[in-house]
Amino acid sequence: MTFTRRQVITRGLAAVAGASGLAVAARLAGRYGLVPPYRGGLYGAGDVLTYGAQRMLTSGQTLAREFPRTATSAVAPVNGPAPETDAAYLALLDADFAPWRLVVDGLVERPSSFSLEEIKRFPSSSQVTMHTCEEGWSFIAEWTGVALSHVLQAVGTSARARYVVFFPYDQWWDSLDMGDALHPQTLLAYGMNGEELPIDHGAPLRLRVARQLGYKSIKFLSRITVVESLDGIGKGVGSASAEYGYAWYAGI
Ligand SMILES: Nc1nc2c(c(=O)[nH]1)N[C@H]1C(S)=C(S)[C@@H](COP(=O)(O)O)O[C@H]1N2
Ligand SMILES: [Mo]
Repeated sequence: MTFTRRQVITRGLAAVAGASGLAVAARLAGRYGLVPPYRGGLYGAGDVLTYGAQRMLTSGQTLAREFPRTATSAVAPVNGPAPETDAAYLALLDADFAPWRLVVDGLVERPSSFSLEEIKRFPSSSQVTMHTCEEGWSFIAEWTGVALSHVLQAVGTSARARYVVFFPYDQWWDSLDMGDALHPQTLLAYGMNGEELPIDHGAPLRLRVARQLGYKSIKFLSRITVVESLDGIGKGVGSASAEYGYAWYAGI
């Protein structure tokens, strides 16, 4: 019999905890940094398990599966259309994103703002990976962009940095811990399937995180901020989706 990753971590933690069960397991997981910062909501318990499993079994650096270009899906659904009711976004759209800047601030040595040209001057990489929405659909596409780690390196993150928070032109927002932010497949993507990133898929720049559910991949980026704590940002649970009751980590 083979175990799924989730069964392995459940059994592993339960074995460590012994008869006193999950409360002790949760305390142990907390001590070893295996618990996500927000674990309430519908999928909270499962979120602790996938987060803990990825940290424990993989040291946070396994790669999501990459596909050949021929595996690209014919149809890529959109979830969350472009924020065309937002005046600032609309103005950028009218100007072909020429005045757009990505602000990168917070716990960084050199708070910066980058034009799309400047973002494109960083080393570029492409990945053909699967995007999976919590609603139950998925598609495979090629995304091209810069690894977030390059941009974070350029601004110099502080030793106190623990999370990176992503704000777009609409109301959606999310955060990654530094492990996922620095992961080599975590991209700031400006291209999709060999073309400019289509507007509804997040132009001019979107986050792409292949090991987590689709809602973590924030589109229409405007600002990235590096923080030590998620307290005081929105309701303090690390993302708009968590405020709606979804998991914060959402590992897949
Ligand atoms: N800014 C912003 N980012 C977002 C969303 C959104 O509504 N606004 N929707 C999320 C959800 S639920 C999913 S599944 C993906 C969808 O990406 P796609 O439209 O490129 O398929 O974007 C995510 N990022
Ligand atoms: Mo989604």
